[in-house]
Amino acid sequence: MPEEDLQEAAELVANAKYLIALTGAGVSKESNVPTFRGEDGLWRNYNAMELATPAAFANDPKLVWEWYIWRQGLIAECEPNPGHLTLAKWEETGLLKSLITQNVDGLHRRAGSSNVLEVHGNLWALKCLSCDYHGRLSAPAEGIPECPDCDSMLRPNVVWFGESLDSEVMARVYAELEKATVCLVIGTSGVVQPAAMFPIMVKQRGGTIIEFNVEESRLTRSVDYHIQGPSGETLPALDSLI
Ligand code: BJW
Ligand code: ZN
Repeated sequence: MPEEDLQEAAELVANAKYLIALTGAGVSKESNVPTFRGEDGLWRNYNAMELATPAAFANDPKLVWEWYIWRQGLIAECEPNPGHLTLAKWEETGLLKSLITQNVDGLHRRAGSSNVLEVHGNLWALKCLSCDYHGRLSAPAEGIPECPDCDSMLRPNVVWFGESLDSEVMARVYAELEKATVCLVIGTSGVVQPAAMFPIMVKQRGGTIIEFNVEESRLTRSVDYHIQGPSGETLPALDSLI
């Protein structure tokens, strides 16, 4: 990464009128949370993309729950990394106005961020398949959890392919996108909609996009700055220039 790019990006971040960030699985990679695509996205012989669908759950809820229980166990052992911590610091100092995350791992909140919009839900949240019950796990589930109100199966309250994102969360996201003048895009492949459109919407309104990724993504050709490298290193490096 050219040193001047990092310096220019640091100036943009420091002077931004309204700075927001969109994060994906890559920001948690250095906390040992597997990403979704490529080799990382394999569990047993299943591809994460095949499991994260309503059809997979309808077909084999036990299998899909086993995948989530494995991920819950893994994430319970993970700690936020310097990338999460830098974003939390920027919120605390008033620099970062809001953090939109596709991640369900809860690591941004554990790092101290509070203005977090979890557009794909949370791994510890539950909802009933039959009634309005919503709940929360404090430890990995054991088997398929049952609804305390109606005995139906519970499912993780996350967003699978083909499902709509929560309308209240989305209203808040769109309000942030309208205000944003600079959008950081950190550790996402940019292939999943509608999240991949969020930075583009900021750009269309005249804003600037700064990407942090170990490689080029589907969004790279649309960004103003591409800061190459692991975000657990590049975000603190940029912070040190502010
Ligand atoms: C590092 C790093 C380091 C590594 N430092 N970087 C328009 C066009 C085409 C299709 C659609 C469309 N609109 C909707 C769709 C369908 C679909 C979709 O987008 N499909 C595409 C795949 C083609 N979208 C949906 O279905 C969405 N719903 C919706 O739009 O409803 C309305 C509608 C429905 C149907 C039709 C039309 C409209 C819902 C999407 C839900 C996604 N859910 C998941 C699972 C969540 C639950 C769970 O976790 O179990 O969300 S899938 C998975 O992908 C997960 C992630 O949040 C999401 C994004 O992945 P992410 O974060 O980008 O991770 P990776 O692994 O892809 O990338 C990691 C990146 O990090 C890489 O770039 C690495 O290089 C980088 N990296 N180490 C920095 N150290
Ligand atoms: Zn119920």
